[in-house]
Amino acid sequence: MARNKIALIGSGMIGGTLAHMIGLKDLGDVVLFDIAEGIPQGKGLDIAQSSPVDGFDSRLTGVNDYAGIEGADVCIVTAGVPRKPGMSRDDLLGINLKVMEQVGAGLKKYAPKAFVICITNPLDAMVWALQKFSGLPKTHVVGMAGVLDSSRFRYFLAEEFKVSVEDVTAFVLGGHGDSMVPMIRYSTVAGIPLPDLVKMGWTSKDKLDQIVQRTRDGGAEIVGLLKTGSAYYAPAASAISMAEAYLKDKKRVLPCAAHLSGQYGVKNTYVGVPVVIGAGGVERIIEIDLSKAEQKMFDSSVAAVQGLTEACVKIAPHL
Ligand code: TXD
Repeated sequence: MARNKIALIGSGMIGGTLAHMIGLKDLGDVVLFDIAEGIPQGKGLDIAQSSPVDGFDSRLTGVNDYAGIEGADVCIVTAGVPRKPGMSRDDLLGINLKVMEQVGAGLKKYAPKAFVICITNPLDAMVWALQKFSGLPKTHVVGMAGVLDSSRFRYFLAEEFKVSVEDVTAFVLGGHGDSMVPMIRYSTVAGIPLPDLVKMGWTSKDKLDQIVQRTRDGGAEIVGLLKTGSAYYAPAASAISMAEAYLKDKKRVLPCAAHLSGQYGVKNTYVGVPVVIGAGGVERIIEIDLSKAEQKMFDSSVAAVQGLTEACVKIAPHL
């Protein structure tokens, strides 16, 4: 049986970490792509040289030409530029939108059958644009944000309760970061919902609110500490869990930025919702009942995301 081929479009901090993790998990062969010459080749060679020590047989190559990604089973997209001082959100949007146009053309030509996971910010708008530019099926183009947001939430909760991270589940909806909607009543410790844990005296409502806020600001907290870039270990791990769910047909239930065509009353928008990922890509979108307060938060999250996609259309009217 041929090994899986995983293409990483963008070989920066997340791209390099993804390549290393794919090797360590023996998920398949890796092609690192970047416009920067030498970076994907250098990272590929460095990681390949660790393979005898760690005992994996993934082949790692670096390319600057989209032809190298031909026939990829999975493509993970991190290509783009981060926000620099003095740059507005719209500036970033405009630049990364152009990057998505190039990536979309590359995917359409060389990897039309791939399952595509977009990570580039502003996430919900970029994944929407990437699906349009590439023309790939909506089931096969998803955005990574919810797995990261919920992992951060789980980590903070496990610390608060002094229990294993494995026994904490968290459920988030909505756009990435600021507009994330934490679903407190569906987040649990070994099945016990957070509101019950408050009643049991494990934590207080105030403390929970602080944890939710810290989760929302999770990306900014890391940027503030690193100063030279944004988070990459947890974002890479999160995208890997999505790729693995697809490649191994695990049917995992994961919060992802998925295309909504009427679910939750939303159309033509990518936003974070729980989905089932298996060999068919996004096989199912799970629609849950929202309380009035949750619906309000979700609606404002959707409005924020739609504001960004409208900004994309203004810049690229052919979208
Ligand atoms: O939850 C999430 N979705 C995120 C998103 C969490 C963390 C970071 N998030 C975003 O991921 C972040 O705001 C960035 O937009 C991406 C990638 O983050 P990373 O830290 O890996 O950024 P780098 O190190 O700057 O890498 C980007 C690479 C770099 O090597 C560039 O040369 C390359 O992208 N690049 C391109 N590659 C291909 N094609 C084009 N046009 C291109 N332009 C830049």
